[in-house]
Amino acid sequence: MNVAKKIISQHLVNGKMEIGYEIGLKIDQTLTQDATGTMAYLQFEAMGVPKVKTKLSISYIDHNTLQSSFENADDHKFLQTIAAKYGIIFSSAGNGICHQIHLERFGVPGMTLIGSDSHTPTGGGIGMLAFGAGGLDVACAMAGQPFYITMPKIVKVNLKGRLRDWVSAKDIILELLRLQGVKGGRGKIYEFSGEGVKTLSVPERATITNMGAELGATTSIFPSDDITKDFLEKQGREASWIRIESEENATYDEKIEINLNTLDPLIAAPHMPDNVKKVKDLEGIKVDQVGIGSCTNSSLADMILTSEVLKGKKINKDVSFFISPGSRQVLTMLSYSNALFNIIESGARILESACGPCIGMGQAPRSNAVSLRTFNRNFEGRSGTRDAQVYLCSPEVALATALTGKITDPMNYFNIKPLIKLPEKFFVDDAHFQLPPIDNLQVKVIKGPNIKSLEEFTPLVDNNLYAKVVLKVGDNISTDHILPAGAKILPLRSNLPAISEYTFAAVDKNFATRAKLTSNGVIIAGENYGQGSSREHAALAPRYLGIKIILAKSFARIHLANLINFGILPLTFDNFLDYTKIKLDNGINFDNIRNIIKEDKPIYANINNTKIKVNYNLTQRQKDIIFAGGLLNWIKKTNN
Ligand code: MIC
Ligand code: SF4
Repeated sequence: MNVAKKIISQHLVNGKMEIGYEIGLKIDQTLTQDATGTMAYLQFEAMGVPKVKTKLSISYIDHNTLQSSFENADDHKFLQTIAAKYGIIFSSAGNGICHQIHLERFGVPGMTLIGSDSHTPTGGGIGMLAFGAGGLDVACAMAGQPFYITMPKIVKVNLKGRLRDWVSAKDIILELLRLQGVKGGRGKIYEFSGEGVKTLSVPERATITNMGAELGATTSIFPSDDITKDFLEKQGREASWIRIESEENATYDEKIEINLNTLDPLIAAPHMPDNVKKVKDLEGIKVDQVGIGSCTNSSLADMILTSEVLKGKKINKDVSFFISPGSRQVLTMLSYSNALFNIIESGARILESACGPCIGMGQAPRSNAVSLRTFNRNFEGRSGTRDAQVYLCSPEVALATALTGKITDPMNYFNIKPLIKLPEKFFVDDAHFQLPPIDNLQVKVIKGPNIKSLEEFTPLVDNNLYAKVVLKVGDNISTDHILPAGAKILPLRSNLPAISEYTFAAVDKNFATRAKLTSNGVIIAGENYGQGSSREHAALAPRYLGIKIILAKSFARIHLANLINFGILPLTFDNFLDYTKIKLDNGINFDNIRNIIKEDKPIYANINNTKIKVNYNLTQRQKDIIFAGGLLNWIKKTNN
């Protein structure tokens, strides 16, 4: 068996490990972050379970840390008190980004983890089987329910050789994105193996598994080996280590090889993470902003490299350069070792350990700016500036560029790479994590005015459904298109009526009004609809506005699960050419649809007397959820 199958088989509670079939997995750990967590805990509360049933559940504050008004702080207090009430560890604002901290302090090789954030697969860097999921799926896992996925293909990524100086782990994942594209990873787990694996530290591995999310992958994973052991020892957590490696004759469903010896520094050009080019081919483009941080590249090693490279140098005067260290541990160690001095002295702006600019919470670049970031997503507008050109790259490329003011290949610019020596032991202070009290039932949950109770949703799919096309979009629509984030909109995550007004705001500013007036809306989309984040608001808000069906060429995994969880019917075109036959404002009749789905018969959508065949690929469990009007209704129904 390979590593992924070993862990799947140990956690399998439903279904068979056959590609394409639904499997249910027992979940050991869950994580939430504040932007998705408030909803997840409101949903958990509605389930009436007195205490979480997982081995460990943790609630992080890292996204909404810009407190320009009361909303985010209201959310933080709610999250702190509800964590104490239900047996959840609470990590307050300032501790750092969920994925970075989880790797440092809580991740355990061989365990399963789901998180209400699409970059939860970061845990694969330490040999966890870790998935991004919607908040409701995380709430269900906390209540002891299995997590359902479609059994993916396991793809072996054979890493040959060793990276040259100034080429980094980021370039490995950018190369994979170049090869496979943003929808190439759907239905796949990428499992890394080969001699190159032994040359990569845990944080480097985590950079790679983190950005597997951009491939649309189910997840990505590295083995747990001596390097993993060393990392856990440095964190004082050697007791959590176990060895998990693939068996010698392990089989895989697909194979890819990447030769590290010949890999060049790479960069993802605007506006997609798979728009990958060689840095040397873009050299000379003038740059306005450079940032090092986010859950992809904010480890201690990334920051020490930053310090060593910047020692005694000054950032180019036309560049605004910022860093956001991934965790309090990283920041503490940087300041303790004096490494922070070099960074501050170079002219850098030091930001809080949080998601910050990655999710448009500050540092929006100037109009038309070119911004180079070590982050994982460069969807149009995500930085907060609509016409900014955002590029994704490694810290090495970011540093060379920050010094010259133009896109620069570090291999051409620097000499020998400084030796990055990490300390023997990391500085550990777990007092920053608040453990739930023993008498948790006494805790009073505080819900400030920003916390709005959950809506009750009625079942959507009547038997004869007449729906109107309220929007038609193309391929690769991300959840940032559907429901943008940023400093203005993120604080409304606990307030569905208010946030719904921003649905598709950047694509069509009249969408929300039109959808509400229509009440029976259908959205027509191209391939990979809903790629990107796990935010269930991208399903909840359309649902609130009366969208009943999304008819697309194909869907991204987490978003598809979210649509079903909130009772929206996801349909796909049988013939992609039919996509062109449907226009905005067309009326579509779906006759007898509920019975047809029940009986597993083909659906024909009737548009102006033309019949179009559409498919649905739903298990009985998913049909029941849709008929009940969503997962919460279904759970309540099955519990009574
Ligand atoms: C993101 O990177 O897009 C986010 C913000 O972390 C999201 C979660 C969210 O929208 O709250 C994600 O990746 O799931
Ligand atoms: Fe936070 Fe950005 Fe990572 Fe999302 S991708 S978790 S916003 S740092």
